Amino acid sequence: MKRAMSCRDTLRQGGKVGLFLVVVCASACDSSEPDIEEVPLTNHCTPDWARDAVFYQIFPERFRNGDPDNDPIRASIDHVDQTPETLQVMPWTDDWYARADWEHDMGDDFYESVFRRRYGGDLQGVLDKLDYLQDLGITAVYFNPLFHARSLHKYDGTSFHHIDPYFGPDPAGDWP
Ligand SMILES: [Ca+2]
Repeated sequence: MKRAMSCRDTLRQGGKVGLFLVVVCASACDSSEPDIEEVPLTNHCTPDWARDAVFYQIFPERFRNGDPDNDPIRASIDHVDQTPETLQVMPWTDDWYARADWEHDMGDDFYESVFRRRYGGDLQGVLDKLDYLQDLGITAVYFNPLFHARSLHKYDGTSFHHIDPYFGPDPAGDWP
């Protein structure tokens, strides 16, 4: 008989949620027919506030440029020594496949330059569009990483004590 423990039960016994997931998976693999109805809904770990939330995922660098004064500069970008000094923040409505002059300075390969592009998205841009998100019926925002990092995606954070300075209103003052 399959029995899935609740996360609370697992933690109470000194286990980890990861172990709980492995146990459930192993149990399902032993069965000839998966029967998810045997796992009562009361055993999931979704917080109450999230059960009916409508999420909108935001990639901050590409959501909205609400403050051109905090736009990233060349020195903030990874592989700065391989990035032309002519780099400029991209116009928001440009054709994605149209390459800027500084990109041509890097050569003919679109993918050599596209990861160095910055569009200047920031938290002010998110604040500016909260009404838009609310009108869509969004009740929760899931942010891609916001911590300081040289990449555009910020998954390579270098400081988890500090938000990326180019997302805030004062890059010079906020530089870690
Ligand atoms: Ca900006």
